[in-house]
Amino acid sequence: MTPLLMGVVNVTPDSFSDGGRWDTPDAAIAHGRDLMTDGADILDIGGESTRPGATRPLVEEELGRVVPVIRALAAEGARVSVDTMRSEVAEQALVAGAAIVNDVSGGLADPRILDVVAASDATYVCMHWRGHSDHMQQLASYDVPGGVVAAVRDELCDRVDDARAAGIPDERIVLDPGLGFAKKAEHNWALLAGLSVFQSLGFRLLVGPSRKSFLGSLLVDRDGSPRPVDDREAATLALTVLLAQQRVWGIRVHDVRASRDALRTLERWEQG
Ligand code: PMM
Repeated sequence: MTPLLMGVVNVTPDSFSDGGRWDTPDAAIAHGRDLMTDGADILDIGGESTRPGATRPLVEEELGRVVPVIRALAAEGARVSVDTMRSEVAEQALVAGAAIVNDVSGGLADPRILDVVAASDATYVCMHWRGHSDHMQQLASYDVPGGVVAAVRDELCDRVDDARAAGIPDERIVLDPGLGFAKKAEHNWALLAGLSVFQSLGFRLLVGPSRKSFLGSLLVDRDGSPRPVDDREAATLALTVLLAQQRVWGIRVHDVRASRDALRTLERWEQG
């Protein structure tokens, strides 16, 4: 099965890879339409930047950013995901037509989000997370037996326990190892290499490698400077293909057109 492509619509002034490019509702709606044309299966609409060091917007600001965009794109038939850690935002996003709640904190930032999802029929993306962006890189320590893979697996299992306790059935839960969130480059690579450990938990998997800084540090140039964020697409595409071969459920990407081309090529290859 070809993975679903989740196209990113960051309605933020400061997101890590595309901050400020679609930070008005009209620009974000137009971008969402373009991503649908490019072959997105899901549009992931977020109003809070989670780039390392980012500070949080007020709830009202976040609502004002995402709700009009969700309402417009859902009304046009898009399958919409809301990228939020806040129960109030999830609640209003669902009313506006979102079908998926993508909670990068896995219920840790605002546990009531689990009740909001449980009371709906939405899919819940439960990502591995250890703390807010202003200090998350200080939490990137996985000095336990089994290293980062075992730690992320166990912490995700705790999040699943809470989601189940709130009443979210397993069929509605999608797990995400959270590349780049309280993770150093080597942690991200270890998680990708250990994906089968997450597959064996029996949940659908979503992975978001697109343009992240571990690709920048992989592709350093001769003087040691990391590859800039807007020049990491070839590496992103390599991961899109590799993740598809691992049979993940979804891949979160910025350049949907390029990833769609890569997936079509892989599908044709697999047909023989
Ligand atoms: N990464 C970002 C934001 N939201 N959601 C999920 N489920 N998984 C991710 O890896 C993820 C996410 C940060 O990336 P961006 O600022 O480039 O959108």
